[in-house]
Amino acid sequence: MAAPDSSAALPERLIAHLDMDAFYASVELLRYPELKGLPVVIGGRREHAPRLREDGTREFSRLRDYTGRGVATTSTYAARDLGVFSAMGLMKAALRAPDAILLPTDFDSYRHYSRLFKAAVAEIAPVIEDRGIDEIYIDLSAVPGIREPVGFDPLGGVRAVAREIKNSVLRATNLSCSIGITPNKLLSKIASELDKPDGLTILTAADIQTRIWPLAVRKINGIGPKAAARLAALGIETVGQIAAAEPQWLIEQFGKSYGAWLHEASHGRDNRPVVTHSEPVSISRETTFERDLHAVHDRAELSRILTRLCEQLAGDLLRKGYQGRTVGIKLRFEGFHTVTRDLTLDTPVAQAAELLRAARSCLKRVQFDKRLRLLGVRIGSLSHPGDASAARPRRGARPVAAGEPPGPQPETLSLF
Ligand code: DCP
Ligand code: MG
Repeated sequence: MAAPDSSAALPERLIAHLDMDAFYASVELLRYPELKGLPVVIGGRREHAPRLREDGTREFSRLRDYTGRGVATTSTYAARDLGVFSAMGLMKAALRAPDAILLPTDFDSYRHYSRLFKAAVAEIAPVIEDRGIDEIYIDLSAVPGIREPVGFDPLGGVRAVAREIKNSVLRATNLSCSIGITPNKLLSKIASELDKPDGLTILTAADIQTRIWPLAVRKINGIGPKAAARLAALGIETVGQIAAAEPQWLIEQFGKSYGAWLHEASHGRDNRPVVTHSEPVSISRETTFERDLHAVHDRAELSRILTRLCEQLAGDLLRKGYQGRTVGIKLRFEGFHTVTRDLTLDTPVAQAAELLRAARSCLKRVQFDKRLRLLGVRIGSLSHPGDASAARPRRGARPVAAGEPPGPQPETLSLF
């Protein structure tokens, strides 16, 4: 006799949202394990890096000693208990948690761990939508075994795959994450937050009433501060109250498309697919020099480096099948001050010589009063050769320059 088809109970789509826990802070704790459990805030400058004492222990900066206009990128859960959150000014944070440890932001490390956790997930479930440095959507619908019940638990297969993903992320990074699994992206984004940190929350349509409707409207990704304020003015605080409202009334209050979306979202409906491929916004090449270079004395070397970067970029464009209209340069000076300039052309370019010409023209708008430590070339406003809309000739238009300081341009040398 055939076994009853318990997979029928599962929705057609099983979508996960995975979000790393206190991401930047957790990466820092890998480096400084002695800070585990302490209030730590990330957002300082390089001078806030810990100093090594003679006895080998580290001396950390404290929030109370901070002056400046920096903001917290994130904080550990211990710091959140004291009222310090992402985007809070560090001096305000210092009033709430003066003894909290302050650490500088190190994007290179966070990017490194971001790549590691995404690669770990991809080995188990390759249909991934990248949503930024610490979050992804994963379409689990076709992952082998996911629809197999375990004992009497129809969601046993889902739970097993979710645990495997969490373990794999932990093995690859030593970091924990939280996962929400539901029939769609909208619900999964909410679900991943419900049991943070190290959470695993699986919701089906039957859970919407009990788990989603009591939540504040802001928990829905797409209801921002303005919409929430307007809803509050109408007496609506929870998702359930939106769900109880007449769709026609929502449309009258919020317009046809947003009103209709509010109704759908409050009932947990969302058909958006997991989008695995996105077109790049720009392509760039950059290089940090082995020693800082002088714009005049090292001109020949800088010129060689710029030419090589343009050739490499042209190679990237050819391989990937792109051309672009906006060419930009990036310069980092000793002391870490970074300057960018760009130039938007009327017709797209892809050849090394064209990139070089545009990059040189950008360079003329930079003042060189310090040595250089990094040079980069970037191309944006990308299109595929042959695209009808690629060129946008504007009659009489001059190239648009962005990133320039206002007012008269400083006199500069014509450099490499
Ligand atoms: N981030 C930032 N500025 C913000 C918010 C976030 O620079 N205003 C950075 C720091 C975070 C990372 O992005 O570590 C991920 O953002 P999350 O909102 O996912 O926050 P966390 O991962 O830090 O904490 P949680 O455990 O709540 O996800
Ligand atoms: Mg996170």
